[in-house]
Amino acid sequence: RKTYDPTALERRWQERWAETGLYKTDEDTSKPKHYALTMLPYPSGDLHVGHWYPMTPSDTRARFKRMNGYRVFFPIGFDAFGLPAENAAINRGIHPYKWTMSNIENMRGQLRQMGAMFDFDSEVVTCDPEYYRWNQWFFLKFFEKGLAYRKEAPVDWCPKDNTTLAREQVVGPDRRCERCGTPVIKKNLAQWLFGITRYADELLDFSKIEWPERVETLQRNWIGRSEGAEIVFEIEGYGPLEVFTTRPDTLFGATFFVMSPEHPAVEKITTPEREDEVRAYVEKAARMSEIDRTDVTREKTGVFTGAHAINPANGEKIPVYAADYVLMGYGTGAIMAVPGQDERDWEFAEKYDLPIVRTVEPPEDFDGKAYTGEGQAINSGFLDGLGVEEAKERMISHLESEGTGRRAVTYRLRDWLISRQRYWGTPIPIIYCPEHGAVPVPEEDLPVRLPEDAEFIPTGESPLKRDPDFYNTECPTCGGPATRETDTMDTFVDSSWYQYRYLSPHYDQGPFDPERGAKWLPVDQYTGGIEHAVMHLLYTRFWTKVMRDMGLVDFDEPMLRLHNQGHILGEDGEKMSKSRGNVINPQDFVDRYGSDALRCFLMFIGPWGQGGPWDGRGIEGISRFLRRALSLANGGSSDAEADPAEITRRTNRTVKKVTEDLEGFRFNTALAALMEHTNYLLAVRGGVGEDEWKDALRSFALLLAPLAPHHAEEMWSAIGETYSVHEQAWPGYDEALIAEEEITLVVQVNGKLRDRVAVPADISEESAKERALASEKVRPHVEGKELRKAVYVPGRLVNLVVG
Ligand code: ANZ
Repeated sequence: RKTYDPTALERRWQERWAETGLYKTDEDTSKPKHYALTMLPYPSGDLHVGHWYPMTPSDTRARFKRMNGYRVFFPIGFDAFGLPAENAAINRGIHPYKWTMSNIENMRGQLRQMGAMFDFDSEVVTCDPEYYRWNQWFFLKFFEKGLAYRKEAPVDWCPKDNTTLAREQVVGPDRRCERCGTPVIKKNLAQWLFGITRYADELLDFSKIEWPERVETLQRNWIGRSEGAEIVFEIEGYGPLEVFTTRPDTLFGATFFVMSPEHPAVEKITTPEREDEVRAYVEKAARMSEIDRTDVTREKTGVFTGAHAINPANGEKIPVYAADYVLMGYGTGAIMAVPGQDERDWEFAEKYDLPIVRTVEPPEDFDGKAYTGEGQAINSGFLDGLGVEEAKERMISHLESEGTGRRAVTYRLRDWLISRQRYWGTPIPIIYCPEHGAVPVPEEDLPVRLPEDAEFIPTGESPLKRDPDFYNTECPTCGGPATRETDTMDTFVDSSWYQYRYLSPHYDQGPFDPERGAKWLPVDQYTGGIEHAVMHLLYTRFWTKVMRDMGLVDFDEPMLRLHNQGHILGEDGEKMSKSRGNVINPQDFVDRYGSDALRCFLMFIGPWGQGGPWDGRGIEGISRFLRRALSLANGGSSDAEADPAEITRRTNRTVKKVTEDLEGFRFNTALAALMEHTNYLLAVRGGVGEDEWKDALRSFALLLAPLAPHHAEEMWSAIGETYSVHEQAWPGYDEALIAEEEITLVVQVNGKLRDRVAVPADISEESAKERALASEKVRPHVEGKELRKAVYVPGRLVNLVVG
């Protein structure tokens, strides 16, 4: 008898798989396609359990699809630009390229050991010029369409990493840098942006994709569409200023006007005697975070500018304030304040003793302050008596006919700021000429390569600026001396379209080979973490819509179905990640129990969508299961007399269960069903006819194949089937065979027939008696009496003797 050595077994099959090219992508177009995509990892050093957790179940799902008759494309690559590499360079003097490539080298080996069906020929490494050339190419196309533009903008700035941060990279109530935890400050810089807001409305349409409700909600809130009106107020002695409001119906109740302290007109409208006070207030506001400013619990502050505005509804003169609860980055940066219906405005009015006029009638029992609910318009001239929605419409038509306002929509979504003042990213292909301004690098000069040598000490400027060979160049238009843009692109650019590059990673006529695209696009099933709900997953949708408008693809959405897994947590209960220092190295477990045991363990610890804490002790149990499963193929004997119908029924039932569970990403319960089935098979083996036994094992190995690919292959070969189990069709099942066979039992009490009950054919004696006693018709005859005896004649009757 062979000893069980899972790692040797797995190595053996991995070699065979490699030799026979088992995971070369199936190009047989007579089969339906299935493009399965798992989020590409960042090459942080070693593959840890936090990588295995999303990847191995995705692999199981891809294998399941393959066995179900699909040609499956399941690629992998590395998201290789970004800060950690540059920080390694700063802290340890290793060049980011070297650091990244050696990590990739390492992780590639570890990925192979996983035994997943990745098609390694499609690998993409985003820091490779062969890849980022196309980031630059896209940038030029975006630039042509006006979708890439440069603008002076206040940006969130991490003073430690010396770089701008996207809004999503600023975290926590005290606004810290997501990477290093340093409090973020605001800084004004000329930045490159992508015009994602042009697609805001289309991004709100989820009708063409099956994504989790939660992701849709997060994206919807992130885009934050508000419908309302822009209304023009005349500022005395200055001119018109616009506000954005969602409640044009309340205009008659606008008793003051508030501007964001950063509003460029604040300075201009402020009267001379208020100047000092206003300036001091504006300076103070600039130092505060947006979160603090919009914190509803914080006491409202503001300053009177000395100016007055005219309410266009009733001609009344109302005071103009600057107050920090109004933000420059939203709407028009100015509001009409309606304390009667808005809580913030009410508070402000109370504090500064400003008039409050209700314009919506609150219910009789209302005893609060601002009333934000439904009700009839009051104190509102021609609107009086109308409900809120009707009044809004009426006011908008009125404003439009008067030329003092119009219907308007505002979004919370901002354009995507892609400039980073760092080295380790894609250089933005723009040249600045004193004559011709910002000139795009001609397409034939791409890629603009990152120079190999760079000084990494962070100064707030890109290290590229201090590299004269890179920095100084010629204007593509006039040939005169010019300088290069030194910002690099946000790494979310890389991951916005990588799924296209996988199709033809070395193609040099475009970002991907359209012929391959026609065969495989779009992605059918994407899997990854919920943390990407609003950045990556919104950017890649945006990117695809732009590609569609460029004629590169003929569909609207990049990924048709999305499934989010939960997070595997470290032993400390925090998300497992290298930056948190709580990673578990899978190697120790793979060396000891094998890859199949680790992947099954990760799938077994709970519903995949939930994740959970890592506790390595449980892997023993899984390892035992795999070993027992394998031992089924060893024959052996048992005295159990198995019912042939029973084994068929159980097999069919297990096939159904595992099929439905794998389709629904319920890996844990699929495994549980296989464990139960193993126990059953072990108990009856030897007592089963040869053909039935063989059939049962065949089905078992097929069901095991996506979950424990090496063990299933071993089992398949041990029962004498031909290589490879992974090229077999998924087993079917027969509902009719699953339904339990029923028989009718006669129930007698003291020899008299009282009832007939339908029960499963294989019912045990004990259950048969219970069922007899539970009968409605039997109960009256036994209640209150002593049960002296119960006799069961198998398959026929139960006789209860009472007295
Ligand atoms: C008058 C009014 C009356 C408002 C009322 C609300 C209730 P959402 O729904 O988030 O889009 N607002 C507009 N621009 C602002 C800015 N830059 N900073 C702070 N607040 C701003 O919110 C839109 C409402 O938020 C707008 O409608 C405006 O106040 C305020 F009973 O106008 B409202």
